[in-house]
Amino acid sequence: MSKTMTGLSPEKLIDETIEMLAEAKMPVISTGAGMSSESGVRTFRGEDGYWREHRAEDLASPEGLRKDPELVWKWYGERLKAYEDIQPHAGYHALVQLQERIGKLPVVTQNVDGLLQKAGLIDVIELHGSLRTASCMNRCGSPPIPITEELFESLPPRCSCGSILRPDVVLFGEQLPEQALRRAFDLAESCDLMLVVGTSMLVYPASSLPLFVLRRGKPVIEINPEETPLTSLAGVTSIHGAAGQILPLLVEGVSFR
Ligand code: BV8
Ligand code: ZN
Repeated sequence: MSKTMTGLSPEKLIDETIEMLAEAKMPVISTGAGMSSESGVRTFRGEDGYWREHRAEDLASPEGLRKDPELVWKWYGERLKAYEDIQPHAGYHALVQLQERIGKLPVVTQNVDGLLQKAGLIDVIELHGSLRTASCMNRCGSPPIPITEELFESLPPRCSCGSILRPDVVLFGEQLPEQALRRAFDLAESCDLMLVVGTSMLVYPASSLPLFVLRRGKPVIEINPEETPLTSLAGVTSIHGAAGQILPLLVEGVSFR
């Protein structure tokens, strides 16, 4: 039974979590879209979520890109526009403080908004790639090109060989970058605690990482205002709250230990 289910008071839950975090020698953080929502980035499944308007598979899939490249590039263009003036919120700064305190803090992320790096996290494993570059859909061999405003002047952007370009994110149905995936699983196998922040735990294989940690008998802490498939699992301490509020509370508590 997860700790949350034992009806601990929120204060008690926070105290216990601070204790676990303070004792952890090799914690790993895992983040999803909810980690960025207080910085103004839309999530995928929330009320304002992207998947409310379009099916994920229609936008973030090779088939969707082939079928309507203009729609998909418009969607990524909107997201990049939204990223321009986003700033890391207090939860990100708390993670940087924790990184300074411990000396290292690997963060495995499903996000492509670059906010973790912007905040100063130095060991970020981008499971689903990033929106920094675009590559040839037909893999003609041209090197990836940076995604800049010019690229959106004529949609869809094309490679010098004439075929359409694709953003270097992992689309649904595509394999994850091998190195990132291997590192993420190594961390799940070697950490002594995983802190999972802002993910609905619905996208595989990212969603399997905390399960590997639990299987080793190590604690998983979840920060999410809603319940997820993780919430009720034994070994999980689920704090129902927002990343921007809970993370600073936890890290402040750890710094007094
Ligand atoms: C793969 C990049 C091998 C692009 C993304 C059937 C069953 C099970 C699995 C599958 C299946 N059919 C196919 C699959 C595999 C598929 C998958 O998992 N599909 C799901 C939809 C069922 N996975 C894949 O295809 C992956 N590849 O498996 O390769 C393979 C190959 C072929 C066939 C089979 C297997 C590739 C997946 C990567 C897709 N790319 N992103 C882009 O960003 O545009 S996915 C994208 O959506 C994100 O990266 C992220 O991973 C996902 C969204 O999830 P979350 O981040 O969790 O966000 P969400 O909005 O869902 O939830 C937000 C949460 O935050 C909520 O819980 C909310 O309560 C919380 N929250 C809100 N505010 C706050 C907060 N929390 C804290 N604080 C707050 N303030
Ligand atoms: Zn090409």
